[in-house]
Amino acid sequence: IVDGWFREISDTMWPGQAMTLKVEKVLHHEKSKYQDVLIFKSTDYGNVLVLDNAIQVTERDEFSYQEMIAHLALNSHPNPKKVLVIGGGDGGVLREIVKHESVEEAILCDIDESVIRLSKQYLPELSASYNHPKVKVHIGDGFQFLRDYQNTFDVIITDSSDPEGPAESLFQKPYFELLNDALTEKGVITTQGESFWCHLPIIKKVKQSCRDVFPVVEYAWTSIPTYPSGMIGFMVCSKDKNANVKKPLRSIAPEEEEKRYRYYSKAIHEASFVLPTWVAKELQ
Ligand code: SPD
Repeated sequence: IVDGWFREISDTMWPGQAMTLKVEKVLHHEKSKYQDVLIFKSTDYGNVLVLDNAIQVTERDEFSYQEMIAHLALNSHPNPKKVLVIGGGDGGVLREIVKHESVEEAILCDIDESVIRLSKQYLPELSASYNHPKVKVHIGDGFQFLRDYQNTFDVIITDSSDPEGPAESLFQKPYFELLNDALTEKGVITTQGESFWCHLPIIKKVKQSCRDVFPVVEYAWTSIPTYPSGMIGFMVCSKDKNANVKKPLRSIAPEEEEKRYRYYSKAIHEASFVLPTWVAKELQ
């Protein structure tokens, strides 16, 4: 933070650019066992969670990301009952999962207890989901956690930070193999899939790794002002070779849709897979 502004500088992940937010007050700063954790109140984006100097959540625009990473997966599965989140310690993705009546159990595995603890304190609208009766929490490494499960989860959502630091292994083929094994027969995953403006080589690599493992692999994206370049993508994969993840399997009446979601809709689900021409070519 310099002169009252937080600058999201990363010479490796998004060289030569930086999102800047005006700080009203620093609420908390600590070095956890895994990363630098900063929470501040911004002048115009509400409370902000930053891990290793990368913005994870702002209260103003978080719903775009959390809704899309959750509902793209859940609405691509015929009957999701048991859902796992790897990462996602702020609780926002859990909040979206428990909106689905079919879900019986939503389990979250995050490596860093400090993210959960501080989100409960400073991000109440996201972390309220921790009180939901269907939610269970496990603190630990997602990679290790998955080794113990076969044919268990209908949907697995990987809500990770960027592939530098504790989340690095979550962007690699051995991780997708573990996800595949832990999924039930028609299982679906979504993963944090980075920005096509900043990370096309990473996205290409991740997509190829997913293709080596899953028969259906697609990249979707959402608009979000406080992530690098104003957008972020998701890898959406299914174990069912006949699945078309681009069309939601369930939809609700538009009035209900508006009550339940702020960003997601059937139309947005379908549109989110439409890519700019050069990106579509690169990811073919
Ligand atoms: N460049 C930052 C990407 C962060 C993605 N994870 C956000 C966690 C929100 N639940």
